[in-house]
Amino acid sequence: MRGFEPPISGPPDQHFNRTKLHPELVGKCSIDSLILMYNLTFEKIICMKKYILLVISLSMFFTSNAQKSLYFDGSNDNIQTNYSGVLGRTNRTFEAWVYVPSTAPNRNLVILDYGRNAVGSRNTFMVNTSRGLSFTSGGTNANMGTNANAVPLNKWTYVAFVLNNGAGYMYVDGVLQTTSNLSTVNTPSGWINLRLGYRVPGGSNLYFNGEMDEVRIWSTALTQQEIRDGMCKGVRSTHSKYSNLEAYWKLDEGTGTAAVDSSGNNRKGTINNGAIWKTYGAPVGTASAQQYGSSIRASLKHPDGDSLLASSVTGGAGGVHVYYREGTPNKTAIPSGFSALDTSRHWGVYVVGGSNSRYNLS
Ligand SMILES: [Ca+2]
Ligand SMILES: [Ca+2]
Repeated sequence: MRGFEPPISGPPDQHFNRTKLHPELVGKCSIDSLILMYNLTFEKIICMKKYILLVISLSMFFTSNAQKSLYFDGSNDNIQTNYSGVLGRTNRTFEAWVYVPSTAPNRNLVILDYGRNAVGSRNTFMVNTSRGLSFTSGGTNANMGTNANAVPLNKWTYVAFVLNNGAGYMYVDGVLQTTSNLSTVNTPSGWINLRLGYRVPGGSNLYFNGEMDEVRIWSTALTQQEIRDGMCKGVRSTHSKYSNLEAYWKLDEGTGTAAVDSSGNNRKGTINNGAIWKTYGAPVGTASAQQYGSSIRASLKHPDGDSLLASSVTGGAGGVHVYYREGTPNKTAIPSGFSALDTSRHWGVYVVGGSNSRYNLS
């Protein structure tokens, strides 16, 4: 078995604390174990036949391909890019993973924005005061938002906005939340370049507070299927709409003040005012598989022969993703009772919706 990243990444003391692992499960985990019930909340244990496995611990080691993310302090942290954004009435998709803490300020938290503070001219994509998701361009038929609390707190959550021929769509974790008439949206050129973490001038800055990861800007309307297929894995050049990937900030640098654009378009960002790199991030791997609906299960196989199936998902979950990420995970300490850790890759599971969901892994 390979290393394993938690389905919900987060502060180490919350999600990686070894004291929260079940010692009895560790003790019982042997090479003959095929399936362990897996507690979504804390236990990061997995056993598979013929393989040794990994339990996440507090230890942290820097590895080049491990997930990283960026923390914004809510006071002034931001990333300013050199990219004008998708302009005019062109279809567009904004994707990001966000982790909004319950301690975040009781106001709007801007994920990204660009354009001008005038009717139909900005692109303010944010987690709003009521912890729904909003898009605000200004004016009639230019704004939309989800129900309150559509964005869960204290967990990594995938959010997306799509503009498709004058209609807006919003997704949380790949689930469509709402649609709206956005026929007024028409972004002028020559104004504010795209920024992460605060608003274009003309109102309060509304600095983002929390973590952000894996931000993608497309000059096309991704479908729900494409959103689900892509949210837990990195974008590759084989993607059917790759030519419309305008900017792609993986936020994996882990150090320094540059946010590298992986789209090939050199839309780089400058990290301002002390946003902090984190040695963990969103559940995004090299490859992934997913299923939504009832009786959900997701299975993924690596060319080396490893595979992972998540099934029997409980708790009213609406979907499940499994993924693997090539390379060593951030946490590599070998727990007591185990003899080895394969550092080739690590696996993860992400459950959509539900509460206290459990699932079988095999
Ligand atoms: Ca990242
Ligand atoms: Ca700061």
